[in-house]
Amino acid sequence: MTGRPRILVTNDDGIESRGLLALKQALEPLGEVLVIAPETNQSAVGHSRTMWRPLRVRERSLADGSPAWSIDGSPSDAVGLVFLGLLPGPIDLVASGINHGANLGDDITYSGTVSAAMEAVLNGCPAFAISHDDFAPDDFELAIAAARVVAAAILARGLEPGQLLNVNVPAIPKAACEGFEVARLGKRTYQDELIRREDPRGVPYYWVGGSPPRGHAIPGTDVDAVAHNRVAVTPIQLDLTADRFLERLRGWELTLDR
Ligand SMILES: [Mn+2]
Repeated sequence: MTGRPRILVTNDDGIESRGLLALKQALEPLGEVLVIAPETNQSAVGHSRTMWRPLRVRERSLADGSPAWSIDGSPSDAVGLVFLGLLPGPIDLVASGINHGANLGDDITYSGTVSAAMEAVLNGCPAFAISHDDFAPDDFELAIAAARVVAAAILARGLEPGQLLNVNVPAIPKAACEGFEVARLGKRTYQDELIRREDPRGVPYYWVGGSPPRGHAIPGTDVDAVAHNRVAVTPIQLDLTADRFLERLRGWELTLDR
């Protein structure tokens, strides 16, 4: 890296999200910040890519007047297109968030926020995702401070290839926070309910509702860290191989019929 780092900021909540602006403002002291985000809310789209229709990119301005781009695709489309040359020049770090709502434990398998960081890692670029444990946050002071610390640490130390950091910030004032905890992924229990209704023509449709997911506060996990007023930082790897199962699976001695 020569000169000021170039940091790409994105999210899954969309270009108009307050959390996106907060993340951009958090990282501005660290380098040149470029912003590209989905035009609309893409929460829980996971690592989807748009393949069967064209993508439109529009020049926008954020609420502070700074330039940005929106894309009518997913968070991974946004990041992927940048690394395919949409924007000129190298990117030293990708930051995704600040998501409205935590991405703890099993959530990361759904998360567009985390998937945007995964897309960066697939392109060989260090990345982190950051989420606020509040679906309608109005206080970003703690999340901004945490984002700046994590970004500076990654820029200074680098990350291993194939790895990213997932950061979750409790919904408390900065003064009440007890610092960072390096934590592993925890467990979620989802409380989804299938809502069946009828449209004006009497045809049934379905919508998943229900209460927000519960988390299991097992010590050492991200769920527990956030529940105890700490900022959870979790290293994530894209290699999903279940190492502990690998040897036992070899013992199955799977063979094709002859
Ligand atoms: Mn979201």
